Order: sequence, then structure tokens, then C-alpha cells
Amino acid sequence: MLSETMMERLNEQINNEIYSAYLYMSMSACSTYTGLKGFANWFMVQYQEEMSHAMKIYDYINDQGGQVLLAAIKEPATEFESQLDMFEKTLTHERFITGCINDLVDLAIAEKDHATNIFLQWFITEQIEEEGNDNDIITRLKIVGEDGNGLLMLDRELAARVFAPPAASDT
Ligand code: OFO
Repeated sequence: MLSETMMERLNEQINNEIYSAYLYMSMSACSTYTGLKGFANWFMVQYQEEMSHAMKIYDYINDQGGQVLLAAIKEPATEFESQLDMFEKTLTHERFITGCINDLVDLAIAEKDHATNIFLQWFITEQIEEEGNDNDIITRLKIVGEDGNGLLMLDRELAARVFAPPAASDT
């Protein structure tokens, strides 16, 4: 069973995850517009991942007998200076999400809510992976710099990313 506070905070996190999806969808649209379809694909897969994170929390609240309460989603940025700018903003946003997850874990520990604490561990691991991916792409974009061929090579690579829904045992 969830405390009122925990239920509210988990509902806020659903909103954060859907906002993340919306932000990456916006980055995908901007990448398409500038002709970088591989980057567009990468961000669209990220959109799908974020929606699956939102659904994971949605299902958890329901499983715990709580009530899912959806709220308005903030408008995402629609203009970016470059692919590097997008990934730097992605990393900044993911660091914010990591902070939110850490705060939720702190609350679960303070409330002795072991079930929610265990549930949130998946997100802790996921955040390590997401920040790692963003850092990796930022490093490579810095190496590429103004080199158009390098950017197109990276674009081809990012075109190969596919969405892998979390395994049943993870949900
Ligand atoms: Fe970008 O990660 Fe969700 O939680």
C-alpha cells in the first residue's frame, strides 16, 4: 500500500516521464527537419523508452491499489542550436530525472516502504545507462565538431537503434 505522499510523488514522476518523452519527440522532429534521420530515430526510440517508464509507474500505482491521476504536460523546447545542443540538454534533463528518482528512493526509505524501494531500483540502474549513453554521444559529437561527414557517419549509426520493451521480469 502506498502512502498519500508516495502516491502523489509517483504520479508526479509519471508526468516527468511523459514530459521526457515529449521533449525527445520534439528533438526527433527537429532532427528530421534538418535531414538527420538517424538522430531522429534515436530520439524517437528514446520517446518510446520514456513512455514505457511512465507505464511502468502507472502499472505499479495500480498494482498497489493507488490511484493514477494524470496532469498537464509542459510544452517542450522546439528549437535547438545543433545536435550537440540537443544531447547536452538531454543529459541535463536526465540528471534532473536521476535526482527525482533518488528523492523518491529517499522517501521510500524514510517511509519504510520496501516494495517501492525495490521497484525504484530498476530506475536507478536505467539512469546510469541513460546518462552513460548521453555522455558517450556528447563526446563523439565534440570530436566530430564541424565535420559534416563525421556527423553523417554518426547519423547512420544512430539509425540502427531499436526500441526494446523492458522484459516481462523487469515490469
Ligand atoms: Fe530518461 O529516463 Fe525515464 O526514467
